[in-house]
Amino acid sequence: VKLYNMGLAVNPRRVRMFLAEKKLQVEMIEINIPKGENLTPEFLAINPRGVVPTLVLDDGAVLDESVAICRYIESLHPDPNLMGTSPLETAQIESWQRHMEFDGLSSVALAFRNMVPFFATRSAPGNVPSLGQMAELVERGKLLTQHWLANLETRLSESAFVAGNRFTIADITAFTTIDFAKAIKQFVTDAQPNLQRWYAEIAARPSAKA
Ligand SMILES: N[C@@H](CCC(=O)N[C@@H](CS)C(=O)NCC(=O)O)C(=O)O
Repeated sequence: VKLYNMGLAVNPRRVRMFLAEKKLQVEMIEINIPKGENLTPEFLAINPRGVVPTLVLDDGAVLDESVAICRYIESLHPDPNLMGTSPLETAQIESWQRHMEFDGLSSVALAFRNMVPFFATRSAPGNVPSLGQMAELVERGKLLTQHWLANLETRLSESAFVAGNRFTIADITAFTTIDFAKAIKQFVTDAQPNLQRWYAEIAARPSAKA
């Protein structure tokens, strides 16, 4: 398989971290998003949405969503389990993963896309019509990020990890999003001891460097 990747982008990092937890290595092809390498005819022939991560299987099948790629890897390599074992646990982990993605990652991305100069005409990701930036969306994204972090602090005051008592894909999405939030100058604060404790624990895992 081949993973179309970008070292600095949050969504490919989620997949790299997932692979590292499974101790798997795949061939990676670096796509430079600011330079527009994801919007070339060659890349759009592989993934018409023009986003990474994109996983291409040996038979030519294409997976173009981070969690779908993780689901595929989990099915082939079930240990260590990162997405649940029983029906209930699987659904709970999926729910927490989605909270982190929708409430956290998309809020950070909203602010980031509307503030960095190299996305001046690309404020929505991938192969979409050219869109300019809106300063109000930077503020909205920052506020929603703070709200997400506050909710996560509460969650981690009652739970060792995001989805329960063990490390899962929900921790990967939350952790990579907190690092992404540094780019919009949103940080875990000293008033959030549970987030601090959890963040230090995840950062110490070898997969955090993937
Ligand atoms: N929901 C998708 C989001 C993918 C996505 O937005 N990827 C970004 C990089 S983190 C991208 O490819 N952006 C292309 C662009 O900015 O033009 C997933 O999780 O795979």
